[in-house]
Amino acid sequence: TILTAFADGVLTLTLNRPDKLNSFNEDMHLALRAGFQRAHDDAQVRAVLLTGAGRGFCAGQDLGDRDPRKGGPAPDLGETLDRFYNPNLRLIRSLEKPVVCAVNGVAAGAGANIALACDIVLAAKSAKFIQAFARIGLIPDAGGSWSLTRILGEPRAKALALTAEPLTAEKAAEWGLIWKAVDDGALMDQANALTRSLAAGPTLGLGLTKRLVQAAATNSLDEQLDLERDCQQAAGRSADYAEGVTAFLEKRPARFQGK
Ligand code: LHQ
Repeated sequence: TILTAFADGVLTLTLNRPDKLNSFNEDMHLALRAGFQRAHDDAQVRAVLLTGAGRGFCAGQDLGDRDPRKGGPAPDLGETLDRFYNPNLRLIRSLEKPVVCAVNGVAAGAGANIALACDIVLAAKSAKFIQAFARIGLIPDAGGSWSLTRILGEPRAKALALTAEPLTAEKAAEWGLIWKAVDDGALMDQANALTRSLAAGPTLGLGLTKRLVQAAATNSLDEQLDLERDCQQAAGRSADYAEGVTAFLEKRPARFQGK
């Protein structure tokens, strides 16, 4: 359900249930979790690229998994979130390495919101983001109620979530919800090049940068200044900082080791 490839410090995770637009079943959740866990544990992994196989990125939950026509008690979706979605969301946000998402096609429901949890999102111009939940009586999960509101503010977050209207990649970029909308044919080249260049970067400093940007949402300025001090102290002790300055003084490109 997930294709995994590793090269040049980049772990590429490709959602791979193309017949179902890469919608999530339990297997795919667990395989994705194993991929992000590897990114946490393996120092060789210095950046992650998440994308989808086929014409879609991810259509959210596999709605065929729980067919209400089959009868039985209503499912406990809170438990589904606790057991399957939320661990992956937390792994993406807590990974102190860059996570790039290449949204190759439609991203609906939890599929859209998993993309938005990544650090840098590129999307094919033909891709659309759909908060599909309202169409089936659910609420925006996989962090969507949080990320949409923080990024867009209440008016746009509410309108997207209440109407489930598709948002084009270009509009998403214009609104600052994603980094860039890219011509379809150029998406994977650009996403691969970006992730490789991040993987060749000063991983420790990049990880601390991610931590700082994420902490800013809830910190006061005083708390954030203290955190910047602590993170800069750690970055200043890294081999990559010494290499970065040496390379600058020697007028050559830096060769970062990621530590
Ligand atoms: C699918 C799906 C799909 C199964 C396309 N499942 N087969 C929910 C519950 C539990 C726990 C907590 O969290 C959640 C979170 C959620 O994610 S809720 C939201 C679930 N997702 C949706 O409601 C989106 C459903 N899909 C769609 O609205 C459309 O498929 C979109 C707009 C994504 C794409 O439309 P089209 O490009 O027209 O493609 P399509 O609809 O023809 O789909 C292609 C195939 O993929 C088709 O199968 P078929 O055998 O007919 O070719 C679809 O049935 C299948 N598929 N999404 N979520």
